[in-house]
Amino acid sequence: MSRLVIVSNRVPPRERTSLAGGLVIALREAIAGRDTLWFGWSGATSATPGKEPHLHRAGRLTLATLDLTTEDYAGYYRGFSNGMLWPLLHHRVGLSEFSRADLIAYRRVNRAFAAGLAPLLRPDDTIWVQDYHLFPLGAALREAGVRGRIGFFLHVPFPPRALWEALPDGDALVRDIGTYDVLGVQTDEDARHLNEVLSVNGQVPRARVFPIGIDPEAFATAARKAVAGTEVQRLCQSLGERALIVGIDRLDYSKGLPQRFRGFAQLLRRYPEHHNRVTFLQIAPVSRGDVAQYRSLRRELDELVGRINSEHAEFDWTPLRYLTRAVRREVLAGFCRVARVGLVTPLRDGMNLVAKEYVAAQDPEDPGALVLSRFAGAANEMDGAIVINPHDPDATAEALHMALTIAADERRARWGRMWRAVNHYTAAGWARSFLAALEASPASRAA
Ligand code: ADQ
Repeated sequence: MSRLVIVSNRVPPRERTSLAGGLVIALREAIAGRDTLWFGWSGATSATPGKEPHLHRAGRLTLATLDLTTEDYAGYYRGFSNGMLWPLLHHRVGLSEFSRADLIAYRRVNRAFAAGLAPLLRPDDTIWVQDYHLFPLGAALREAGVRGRIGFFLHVPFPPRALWEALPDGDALVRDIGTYDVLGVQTDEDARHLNEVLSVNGQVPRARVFPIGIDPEAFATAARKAVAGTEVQRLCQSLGERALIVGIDRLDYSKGLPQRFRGFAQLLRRYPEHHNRVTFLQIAPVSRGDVAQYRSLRRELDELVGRINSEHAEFDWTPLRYLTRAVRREVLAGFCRVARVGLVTPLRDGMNLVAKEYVAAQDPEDPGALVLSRFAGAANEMDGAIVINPHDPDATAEALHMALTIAADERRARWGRMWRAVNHYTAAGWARSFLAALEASPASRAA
């Protein structure tokens, strides 16, 4: 079997490769079975970064990382990737901030990645590039003479053509995207949007759907174990008889947190029977705190939480508990298991793994209910969720009321359908099917 080469903006810190979140978990099985090189940014900035990657070997996995200059960090990462592309890809053109200098830095870093990676490559490597930070990497590798198969997976949505066209020089980026041998996205809608943009640029519309998932058994086991742990016990004691609603997200405007908080406030206003009977715990660790749009979101949420609590709290009850600290995954799994409702309301989300994790964490005999935004990729699969339009706080309130009051039989039936879905599209299946497609693609450039 050929060596697997993964390229992503960040490489997982070496001490955390066994338990980190997201991508590492999704790729764990693919990595475990074969020699793998994982290449990307170290997470460090320096005034004079070396051009050659730092190498770290751990068994069959080699991590290769580059540092960035502070200027490249600002232009490539904070500017173009997260200040321009992230909002645009999440259909939020109004939040996008374009700067020509950022675009130049983005292309410069992608070329530096290609230059750092190319000498490490072997002719038969299978190269898999991850996400929007690295759209031009495949084309840059081709320019550097790399001829093996190169695949790309986009973890976030792809917007309709009319929005994409707001991106200055977007056509050049689409030409770069068109050079990958396999192009994976999360949903049919993303594939339709990307394929239309490729077609009008004269590229082959080759985007295909590979929905990402989790390791449901592992998460279920972690959740079962965690309920006996100190943190979950303390949480349960603090709740008393009250039902728990849980929200877990990075603090990001795509996750619809202000709308979610307003929906919860609307529940308390419209359904007074839940007053002092329910507690909403939102865990949202600060993410990209140095990007302007994220700072203003944080201020907005601080104010909203204060207002909701001051309007509804009792001397012995805080309706909305809001934490911006990170919480260990094991503990989160336990919180999900004891929560009567999982509340997942992004305005746009590629997939949203928290929705799947909430389902996996439930007790099959007495499962909670999932309230899920129709704009999460996961909504396509989660027959059994209570699906809402997150822009409407009244719809959120009604869905929460339903989730808090539906009969146990219906909860079990809904959960059964969702459990089947999270087992149908798993992390391991995602990696396996993408790599199978990549390895089956014609080795046209390998000649
Ligand atoms: P994210 O936007 O980060 O990922 P999501 O898929 O929900 O969104 O979360 C990824 C992981 O981070 C999950 O395993 C979750 O448990 C963990 N996580 C989230 N909030 C946390 C918190 N408060 N504390 C600790 N851990 C937390 C991007 C796309 C998604 C897509 C994934 C994978 O935006 O749409 O599902 O990639 O492709």
